[in-house]
Amino acid sequence: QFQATGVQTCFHGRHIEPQIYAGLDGTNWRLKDYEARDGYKALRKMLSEGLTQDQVIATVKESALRGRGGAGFPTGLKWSFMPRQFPGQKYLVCNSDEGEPGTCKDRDILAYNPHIVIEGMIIAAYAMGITVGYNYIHGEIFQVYDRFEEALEEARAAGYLGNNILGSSFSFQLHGFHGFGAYICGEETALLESLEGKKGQPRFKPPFPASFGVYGKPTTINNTETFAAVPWIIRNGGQAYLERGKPNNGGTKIFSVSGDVELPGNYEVPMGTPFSKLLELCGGVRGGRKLKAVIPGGSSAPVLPADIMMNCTMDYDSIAKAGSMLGSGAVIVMDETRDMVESLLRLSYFYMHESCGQCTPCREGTGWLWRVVDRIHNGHGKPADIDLLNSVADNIQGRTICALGDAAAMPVRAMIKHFRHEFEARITRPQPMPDPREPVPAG
Ligand code: L3W
Repeated sequence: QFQATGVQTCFHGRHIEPQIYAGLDGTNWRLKDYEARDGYKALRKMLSEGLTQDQVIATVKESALRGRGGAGFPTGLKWSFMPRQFPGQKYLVCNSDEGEPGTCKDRDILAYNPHIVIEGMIIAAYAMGITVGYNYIHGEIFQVYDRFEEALEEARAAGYLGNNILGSSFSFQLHGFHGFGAYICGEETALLESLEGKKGQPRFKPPFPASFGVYGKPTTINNTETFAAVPWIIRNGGQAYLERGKPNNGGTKIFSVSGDVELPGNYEVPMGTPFSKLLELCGGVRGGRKLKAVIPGGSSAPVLPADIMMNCTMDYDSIAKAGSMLGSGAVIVMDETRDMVESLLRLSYFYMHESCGQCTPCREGTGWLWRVVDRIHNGHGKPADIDLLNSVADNIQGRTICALGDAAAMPVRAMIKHFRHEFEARITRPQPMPDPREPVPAG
C-alpha cells in the first residue's frame, strides 16, 4: 500500500542520526523488536527512579522539543498548562490525523514503530496525571489503524498499559480511534468534536483544549511525531536532545520530501540541517534540472524561491525568518519546469474542497480564490485578477475560527509575491507556458 503511493517509506535508510527511525527495517515493529531497541526503557526508568511530574516536564522543556504537527509550540510548556489538581477526568490525545498535502511521516511512524508513540503517550500521561488517552488516526489509512490496535494489545498484555503499570500506582488506558478522513479533523478542536461523535468543525479558541477539551475536560493534544520523540528524551536527558538540534529547535525532525527529487520519502535529520544537505540526501533535483522553488512545510506554508531556500537550514526559526513555516515538515520540491499558476490551482482546489463551511470568509473565499486562479490558468484572466487574488486572501486571513483560512490565503500571497510574472504572462499571453522538457526546434 505504501509503495503504491509512490512515496518511499522510512526503511530506505537515508537519515542522519535518527532517533525515531533508528534501527527500523520495515518489519521490526512488534513489541519484542521495540524492546530490543531500548523500547519502554524510558518508562521503566521514570517509574523505577520515581521521577516526579515536575521532573519529567522540566526535562521535556529543557529538550526544546517543539510540536511536530505544524505550529511548533513548545511541548514542555503545553504540558505545564494541564491543571494538576483538577477534580474530574483529564484526557490525553494524539493527533494522528495527518492530512496536510505533502505530509506522510506520522503514518510511517505508526506503521513501523507504533510502540514508540505508545511509550511517549504513557510518559506524557504520567507527567500530567492523566488516566485516559486516545490516538485519533486519519480515516483513510486502514492498515496503520489495525497495526496500532495490535501494538496496543501487546502493550496491555506486557503490563505497559492499563491498571498499575509495571506494578506502580500509575494507571493509563489508551484507545485507538479511527477518524473520518477529513482534513479539517486534523485541526485540534475539530478533532475533539469528531472524537465526541459530532461533525468535525473547529471550536473557538480560547478556551484552549488545555482547559476545555474532550467532553469539556482538560485535554493535552500532541502530534504523533511529538510523542515519538519523548522516550529518547527521558532516556538520554533534555540537554542531549537539545544538542542533537539547535537552540530553541531541539532534536531531529522527519521531513516528508516529495515532488521533483530523485528519491522522495521520509528523512529524519537533526534540526538545523542545511536544506542543501537534505536535498542531497534525496538524490538532488530530478533529472539534473534546476531547482525553482520549495514549499518547506506542507501545502499551508508559503512557497520560497530556490535562492532563499538554499540559504536556509531546516528548523522552525530559519524557515520563519525566510518568510515561510516549517509546519509539519512536508518539503515539496519544484524544479524549473513547474508552472506556478497550475501549482496554485491545485492548492486552491484542495482548500476549497476541505473548507468545513463554518466561517463565511473561508467558505466563500476559498471557492472565490480557486475560480479566479482557474480562469487565469484557462487563459481567461483579467489584469485586475492578480490584485483581486491578494484582496480575497487578505479578507480570509485572520478572519476565521481556525487556521484553514490562513492556510488557503498564505500560499496565494506567496505565489504572487515571488512568481507574479508567471501570472501576468498567463493573463497577457494566454497560451500554455512552454515546457522546457521539449527539445527546442532547430533554427
Ligand atoms: C493553552 C494557550 N494552549 C497555544 C496550544 C494550542 C495548540 C498549540 C499550537 O495550528 C498550525 C497551523 C497550520 N494556552 C495556548 C495554547 N496553545 N496557545 O498550542 O497552537 P496554534 O494556535 O499556534 O496552532 P494550531 O491551531 O494547532 C497548527 C499548520 O499547523 N499546519 C498544519 C498541518 C496539518 C497537519 C495535518 O496533516 N493534520 O499536519 C501546517 O503547516 O496551518 O498554522 O495545541 O492549543 N495560551
